[in-house]
Amino acid sequence: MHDFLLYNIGQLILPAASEKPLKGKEMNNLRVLKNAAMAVMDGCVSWTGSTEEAEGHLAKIKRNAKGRLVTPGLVDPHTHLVFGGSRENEMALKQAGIPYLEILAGGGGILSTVEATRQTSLKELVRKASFHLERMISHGVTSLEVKSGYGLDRETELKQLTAVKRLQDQYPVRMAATFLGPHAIPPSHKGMELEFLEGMILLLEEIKQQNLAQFADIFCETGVFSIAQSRHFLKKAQEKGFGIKIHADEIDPLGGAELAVSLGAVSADHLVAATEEGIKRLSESDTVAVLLPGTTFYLGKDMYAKARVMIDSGAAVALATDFNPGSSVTENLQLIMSLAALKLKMTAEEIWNAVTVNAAHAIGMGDEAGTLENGCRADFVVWDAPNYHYVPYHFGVNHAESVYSAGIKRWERGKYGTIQLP
Ligand code: IZC
Ligand code: ZN
Repeated sequence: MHDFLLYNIGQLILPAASEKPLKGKEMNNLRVLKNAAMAVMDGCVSWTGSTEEAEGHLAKIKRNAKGRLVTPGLVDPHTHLVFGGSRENEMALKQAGIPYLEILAGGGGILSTVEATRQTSLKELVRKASFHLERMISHGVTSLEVKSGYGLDRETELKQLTAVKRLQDQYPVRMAATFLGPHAIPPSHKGMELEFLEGMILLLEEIKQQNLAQFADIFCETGVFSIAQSRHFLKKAQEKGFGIKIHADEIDPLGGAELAVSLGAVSADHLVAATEEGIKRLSESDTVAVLLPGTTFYLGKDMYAKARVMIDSGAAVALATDFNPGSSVTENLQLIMSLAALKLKMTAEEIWNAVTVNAAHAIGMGDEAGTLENGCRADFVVWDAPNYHYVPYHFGVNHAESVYSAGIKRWERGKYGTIQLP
C-alpha cells in the first residue's frame, strides 16, 4: 500500500540518476512517460508506470493530475539568497551605461550589499531570505545552493552561513552552502588583496570545523581576484576538504574555465567570456558549466554564454538563477529556462536536464536530487502545463500548480494565484 498515488499525468519527466552529469548529446535525451502515474511511500518514490497499471496499486490517497506535466523539483545551483538591503538605486546607473565592474570599483554593487548585510541581524537576514526562498519554492525549486560573500569579514561571513543553516533546519528543501568569502575586496583591504585572501583562507578552517559549508567559491574577475589568487585560495579550500566552485570568465576571459578544470572543480559558473580552449577543457571534464543567462539579460548585455558550442563540444551544462540583489534579481528559474531557449538556443530536453540532474551534479547532489527514480526522495512539481515544451515557451509567469518535497505538498497555487470572484 502506497501513501500517495498520482495518476493521469500527461507527461512524467524522469531524468535518470547517474554517477556523472549528462554531457554533450546525452543532454538531449529526456525520459518522458506519457499517461503516467507515480506512487510515493515514506517520502520516497515507490513506483512509476502507466495510469492503466496504476489501477492495480493501492494507496491511502489518490490524486488525478488531469493530464498535467509532472517533473522532478527544480534544482537552482547558484544563488546569493542571503543578503541585507537591496540595490534598486543601481537601475539608473545601469541605464546611464555605467558598467557593473565600474559600479563595484566605485564602492557600490557588491560592496553596498556588504555594508547592508553587516548591519542586518542574523534574525532579520533569515527572515528576509525566507521571503525569497518561499518564492523560489513556489516556482518549483526543491533543491538549491546558497552562497555567502556579503560579509568579507569573519563575523558577517559566519552570520550569513549561520542564516543558511537556520534555513536548512526550517525548510523542507535540500540546500548546499558555499563559502564565497573572496567575493570582492573590502575598502579596508584596498591594495592588500593578499592579506585579505589569507584571512579568508584562515576562515576556511573554522567553517569546516562548524560544518557551515560544503563548497568554497571565488569571484575570479578583472579588478577582483586574479587567476593566481583564485588558484591559491581554491587549492587551500580543496586541501581542507571543500568541494570547489568558481565565478569564472563572467566579464573578461581570464582563463577561469581552464583553472576550474585543472583543479577538478565541481562547477565553473557564468562563462560568458570563456575562451575556445576553456570550453574544450570543460568538454573533456566532468566540471559542470553553470550558465546564468538571467545575469546577462539583467546586465543588459547582448553576448550570452556559448551554450551551443559547449554542449556541441561535449560539455555538461546546468542553469541557475544567480539570484542576487545586483546582477540577477529574480527567484524564478522558469524565466531562466525561457532565456535558455531564446538566448542560449538550448532545446527543451537540454533545458530540463540542465535544471534537474545536471544542476544537482553541480552542487554535489547528483545521486539524490533532480530525479524521480524509485527510492529517491519524492521532490516533484505538478505544472499547469500539458507538456514539457510549454514551460520555457510561455515566459515570465509561474506555471507551478503544486510543489512537493518528500512526498508532501509544500505549496499550492491558491487563492492568491486565482482571482476569487465575489
Ligand atoms: O551582488 O552583484 N557577480 N557577484 C558576482 C554578483 C554578481 C552578485 C552581486
Ligand atoms: Zn554569483
